[in-house]
Amino acid sequence: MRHVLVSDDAFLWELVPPSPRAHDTVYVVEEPAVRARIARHGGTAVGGNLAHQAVYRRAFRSGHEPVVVAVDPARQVAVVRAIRRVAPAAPVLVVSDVTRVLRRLPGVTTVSPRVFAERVVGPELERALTRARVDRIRAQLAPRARVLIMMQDDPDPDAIASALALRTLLGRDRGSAPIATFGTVTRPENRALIDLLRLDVRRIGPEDVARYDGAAMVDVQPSFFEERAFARVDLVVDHHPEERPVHAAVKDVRPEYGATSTILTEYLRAAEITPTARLATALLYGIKTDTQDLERGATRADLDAFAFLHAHASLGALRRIERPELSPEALDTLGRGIRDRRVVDGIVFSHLGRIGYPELVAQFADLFLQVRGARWSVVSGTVNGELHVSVRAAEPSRAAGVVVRDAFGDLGSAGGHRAMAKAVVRLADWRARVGHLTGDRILRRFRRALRAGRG
Ligand SMILES: [Mn+2]
Repeated sequence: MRHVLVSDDAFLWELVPPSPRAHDTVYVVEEPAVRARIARHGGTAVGGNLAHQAVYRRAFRSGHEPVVVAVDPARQVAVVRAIRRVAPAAPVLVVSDVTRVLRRLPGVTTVSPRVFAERVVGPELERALTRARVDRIRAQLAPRARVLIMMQDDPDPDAIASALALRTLLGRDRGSAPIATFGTVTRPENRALIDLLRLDVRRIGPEDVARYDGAAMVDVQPSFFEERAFARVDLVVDHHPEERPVHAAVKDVRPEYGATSTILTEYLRAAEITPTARLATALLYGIKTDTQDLERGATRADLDAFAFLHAHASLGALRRIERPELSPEALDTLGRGIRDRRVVDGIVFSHLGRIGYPELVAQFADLFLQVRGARWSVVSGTVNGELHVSVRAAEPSRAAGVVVRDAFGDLGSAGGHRAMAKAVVRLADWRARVGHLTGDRILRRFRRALRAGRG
């Protein structure tokens, strides 16, 4: 489609030079010298007084061509009126800050020249700054033969994805940049992610740190670890607020970001590294989980990274991570759980008895919170000589973690967050302190703790 670009000097010609694909661009200019220059460079230009309609007779064919106008503000209205007389129906875009009068003219849209800075120059400037930061990170770590990439104790998808992205950014492998934690990966989704990435997460102790030449931390800060575990830290990239000042050769802590994966995605883009489908999937999942599907604490930066990663990720792999497979035995357990469920005072409760692996209680507690009228979901089961109790809450009046601690804290480990909590009690301890294990006794303890909080 033909475009008409109207400018009293060479401004639009320089901004939008003709390209092979936009061969149907007509430049309308005032000065004969500018017109001649455009023509010399192979462009189509017509010249004449921009406030008179004659010049537009030569520029328009159908009269429906879109027009961009970039002229002196004092002439804008006169120029648009002249265009209108020749092409009453053409959509007109005026590059202008003076919008009051122009807006009253039908079919006229305006764009502020500042928008060019905001939308075009701004992001590119950001990218240049990020690029400089990436160079600094690479320079800092280049002399280190073996760099430890540390994550928090029970690494979540944001940490796992960020660690792999950092290793990719540094161009290193598992030998020169092992990914490590002092803890273990427990949640089944997180283990599925690690399987997908074929990542080996090394479990180390604080005494092992000295065996590496450098240390980088992602999604975590030195103060989150045991005192003096790290004598020197080369790099910290995180989005948690700084509880204590972070001391690192290079640090990038952005509490306003929804995920560390977003920061790492910006690094990769600035370094012009296209993530593999696996890495993109992991980073996408990292942002999804840390922002609860972009619903909590996600910023413009998280949305931009998300859109970028979405184009590179494997959505099939993502589905497999988010919805872990259920074995036939797990389905039988679920069947039993559904059959034996009880619903009292908005609490959906089910004791599964012996289960194949501990994560099933959490998975089914999630599911049971979907039961109509459920405000609390409590699912228990026994495995490896332990009782596991998982609790989920919908808009709880008291934090689930507090209720679970009140109910089971005297018997074993118990706690959690506002909407989810968990208790693990050794069966021997339960028998010694409570007696025979029954669903009734578990539910009674939970209800008593919940009631006590209300009173
Ligand atoms: Mn995070």
